[in-house]
Amino acid sequence: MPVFLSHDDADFDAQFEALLHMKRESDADVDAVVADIIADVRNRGDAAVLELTAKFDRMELGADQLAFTSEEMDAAIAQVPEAERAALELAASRIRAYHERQLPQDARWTDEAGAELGWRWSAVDAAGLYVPGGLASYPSSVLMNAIPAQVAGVRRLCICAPTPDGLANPLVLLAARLSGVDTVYRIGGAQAVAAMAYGTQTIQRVDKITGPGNAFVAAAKRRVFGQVGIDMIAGPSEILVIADANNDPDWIAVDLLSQAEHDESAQSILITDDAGFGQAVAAAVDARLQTLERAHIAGPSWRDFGAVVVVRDMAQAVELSDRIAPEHLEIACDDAEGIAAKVRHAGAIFIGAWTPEAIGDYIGGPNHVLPTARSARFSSGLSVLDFMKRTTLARMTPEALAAIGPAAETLAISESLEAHGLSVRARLDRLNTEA
Ligand code: HSO
Ligand code: ZN
Repeated sequence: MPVFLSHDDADFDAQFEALLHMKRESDADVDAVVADIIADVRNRGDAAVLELTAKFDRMELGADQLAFTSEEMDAAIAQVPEAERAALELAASRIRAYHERQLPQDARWTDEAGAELGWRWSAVDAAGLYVPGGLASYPSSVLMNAIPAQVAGVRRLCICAPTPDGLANPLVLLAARLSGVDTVYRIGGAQAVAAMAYGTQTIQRVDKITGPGNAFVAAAKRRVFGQVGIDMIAGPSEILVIADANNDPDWIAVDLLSQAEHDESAQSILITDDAGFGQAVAAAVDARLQTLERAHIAGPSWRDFGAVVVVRDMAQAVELSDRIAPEHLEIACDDAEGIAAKVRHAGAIFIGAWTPEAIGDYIGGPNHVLPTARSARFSSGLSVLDFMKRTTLARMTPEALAAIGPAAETLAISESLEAHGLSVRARLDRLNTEA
């Protein structure tokens, strides 16, 4: 049974805290194995990658078969049914248009001391995107990772997508093509992350690695961080729905199930100001679970981590929502816009009953790679900025150096860094002799 909490329960606070800190993922102890795999790939390059691929994905490849050829891509893509191709193309163009608006501005100005200052944005040279194999091989995630990189201006973009037993997902390959990916490698696991981070004879190293993966991939990303940039370590999906009684309980039920079906460790929570409505949604969830294809995943998620929280009013709903800092927040209330304006911590907000979270997963435009496990308190979803960095600019004129240089010299002396002070003083002295 999911948790039922009401604001008038005597131990409401303690119960809500327990809900907040529920442990949903077992930390699989894979780090030692991953460390060995990374060392092996660094030492032996392609040979290690090929051996590990034979072992884990049951594929005997030569180094020249690591990447899909463009003929292989064409053949796979040709199998994609027309409706799916059209849907993916619409998604790609909407995601691209949204992310183009994120491109940041450079800046340059002269301040009152006469110093010219500013910054300039530039893209990383190369990015690598990890795409899981099997059940969680989502073409939508290819678009969500690759398009921001493409819009940022990344020059070289590759994908590692394992194809266990040689099975490739044609939609993943089409998504790769639609988002400007140069090369798709048929490898996965920690060995793929290591290959992208350090390079091998065939696989060129990248500067930034993004994309979801299993425990091995997550551990590998943690380990190569510093050698390359990474996006984030994503946990199981979450959805929080704030809904008033003026809703169809079945709509809210399927919204809750839409994230529950991702993972047995996913978490779906309803906050409502109407206890009867909360009961009706829970009943609708049970009814849907009778027939849902992925009831074997969504059922355990709802049973073990699901919750219905009945609040005093919508102000309390916002307060609790901010404490959860959900990955996805759906607001299905008469005053959805007013409530959304008060929320401070959420990865993505879906405003109004006509905005199911699934729209954001596929086609709305915003990114679906979002902060989980309460990390929306301090971080944001994937964006164009994740593939860019900022270089600061400063230019002094003699007058500007004369105005602010002496203070730099004073600070240098106070830090006992004589050469720092001298590099300013040498110039100031020249100004004085010339004057
Ligand atoms: N909701 C997932 C992303 C996804 N949904 C991919 C469907 N496909 C994580 O936010
Ligand atoms: Zn989803």
